[in-house]
Amino acid sequence: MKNTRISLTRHLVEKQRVDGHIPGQLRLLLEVVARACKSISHAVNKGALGGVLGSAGSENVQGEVQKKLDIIANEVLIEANEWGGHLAAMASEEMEGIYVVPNRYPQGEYLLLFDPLDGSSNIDVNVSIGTIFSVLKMPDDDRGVEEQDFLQPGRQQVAAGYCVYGPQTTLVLTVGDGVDVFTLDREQGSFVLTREGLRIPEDTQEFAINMSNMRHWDEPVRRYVDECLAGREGPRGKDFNMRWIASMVADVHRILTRGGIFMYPWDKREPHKPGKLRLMYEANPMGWLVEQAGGAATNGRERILDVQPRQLHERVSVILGSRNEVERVTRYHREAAPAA
Ligand code: AHM
Ligand code: MG
Repeated sequence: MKNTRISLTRHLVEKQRVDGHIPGQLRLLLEVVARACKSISHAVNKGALGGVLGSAGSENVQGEVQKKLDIIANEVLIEANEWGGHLAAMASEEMEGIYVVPNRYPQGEYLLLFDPLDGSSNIDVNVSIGTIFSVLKMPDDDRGVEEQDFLQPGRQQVAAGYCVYGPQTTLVLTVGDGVDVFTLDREQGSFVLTREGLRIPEDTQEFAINMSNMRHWDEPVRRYVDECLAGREGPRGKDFNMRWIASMVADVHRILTRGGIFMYPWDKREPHKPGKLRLMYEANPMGWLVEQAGGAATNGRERILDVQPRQLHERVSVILGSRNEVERVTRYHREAAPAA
């Protein structure tokens, strides 16, 4: 019987060989990241039995308490990626500076950024969490790799994706020609292509935002959510539903699957910070995936992928998902007073 299941490996080989969409080194990189995600998925699955739950008793560079799994996932990604010869350096939410591939290994031309374990507050309560990653190319010059090399706008990504560890482990990937979804087959130990060319519906009646921050929001965000809450009797003339998982991976996965709008906007709690989420390894990869699926991603005023990063751990306001809703919120920002 003909085996119609397409593994991630075969899918990537075909992209490299037939379509010429990706170079061999990038294919290798993506396979290695997928392998690391498999290993993280295994650790997540074991939970208390594997002794991976709870706090690690340390803080990351952003002053957030690190969970054991944050550190485990970070180490798994580094160990998997440092020796293959495809990378020059890595950067992570859990590391202050960049991690240059040690000189005992060959250096490749790619830069890998990741949030090793997104949705950390959900680890101990057995709710979906994930890994988010973004791939850039080293700028063309002969000097050694520096942090500066990572500071490229999101539109220059060459690959981006995430893996969500939920009821299923699902890897979602783009190399710039659409969005494909792979589900981990635990018996076979491989990711299998389960959806190709994802498209986000342009309209939606579902929004995702942490409502507990409402009193701190800026006027355009408040206006949008107030109108949604007014439902059928309000200016939108329809009822809206709300979801908030508090794992960006899981919220974005829902939006890629059935549409919706996700917002983690700037708010007045810490007005000097542009937002909570990180540009380079959260907003950029998710923004590109969403755009590749026909959606939109802005910070309220500018396309996320056009934001020029000034530092590795830069934060950004995030509004992404179904195109017409994101455009509406962005328009509300334009119509309001200019940002401070
Ligand atoms: P993390 O990378 O430390 O897990 O933080 C990012 C997460 C996102 O996944 C999620 O959307 C957001 O933080 C939830 O924040 P809040 O708890 O403020 O709702
Ligand atoms: Mg995160």
